[in-house]
Amino acid sequence: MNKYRQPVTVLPVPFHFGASRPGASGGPEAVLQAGLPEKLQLLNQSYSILPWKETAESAIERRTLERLRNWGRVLAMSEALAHSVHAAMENETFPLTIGGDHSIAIGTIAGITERIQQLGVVWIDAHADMNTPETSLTGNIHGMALAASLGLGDSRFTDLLGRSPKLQAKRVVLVGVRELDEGEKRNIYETGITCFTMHDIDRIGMGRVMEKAIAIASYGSEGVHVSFDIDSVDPGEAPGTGTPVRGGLNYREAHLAMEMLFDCGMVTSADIVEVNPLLDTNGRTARLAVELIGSLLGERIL
Ligand code: 4U7
Ligand code: MN
Ligand code: MN
Ligand code: MN
Repeated sequence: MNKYRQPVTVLPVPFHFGASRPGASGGPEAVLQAGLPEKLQLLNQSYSILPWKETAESAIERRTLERLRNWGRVLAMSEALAHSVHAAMENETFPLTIGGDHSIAIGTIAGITERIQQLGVVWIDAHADMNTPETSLTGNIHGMALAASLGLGDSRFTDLLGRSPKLQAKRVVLVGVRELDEGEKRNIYETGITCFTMHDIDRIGMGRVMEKAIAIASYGSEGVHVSFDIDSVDPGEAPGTGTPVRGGLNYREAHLAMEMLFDCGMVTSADIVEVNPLLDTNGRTARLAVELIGSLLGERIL
């Protein structure tokens, strides 16, 4: 980011209905408590925090399906978030959503792409979030968020705000992946998105992986969105998350990714998701999230 040092609009999204385990809804409060406002002030980053408006829950929102769990609630959240993110973009600010489970990215990306059609995405995650209701083993929508943004899956989500697909596969890159369902492997292959697994990071290093990822996401793009799932980081460093997988990014690899994204000068928006304070040890994961946001917004030691 934030080449133009735009003001940041912080959008807390206390939401967990896209995941099995509760607790991710406490993520925004934990990240704010862990010092996000102080971090932004330290960076001389102008910002405002847009409080999440809980809507009175209607019967419609309680609709659910085994293969698309809590879809009524996820859809209502996604529509509201898409409008807020779009408004933040229209106001020439940088939307920073704080999740919440990763299903919130469906709404973020729908909102951003109202304004930026040729959007690149760097999706940093232990998982690919490339399931559809047909391939998902859990029915959890946080595992479908990237697929939906690429036009795969249920039309209620792929066509949010009336356009699909939101993203073109050639501009989409996954980084940090180490757990895939069989159907997701097919979906990655068939869409043609780029996937850098932990194996790639081990072999060629995080620096080279991020160079390639940034090149792909930014080529011919009008902006790059960063969707950072804290479970990309190794559970030893980031225990407070609902779907931990061992063998993840170490502390410096995670920071390096964010620093390089800042340096590329193309980042327009970001999600930081899946921080779960109920599973955290002494706020460690929430503090890491704050630090990583600092790196993404240009914090440096020298
Ligand atoms: B997250 C999973 F089956 N693939 O679909 C699924 F392993 O946003 C996990 O990346 C999804 O944390 C994880 O439920 C979604 C599962
Ligand atoms: Mn995810
Ligand atoms: Mn994940
Ligand atoms: Mn998760």
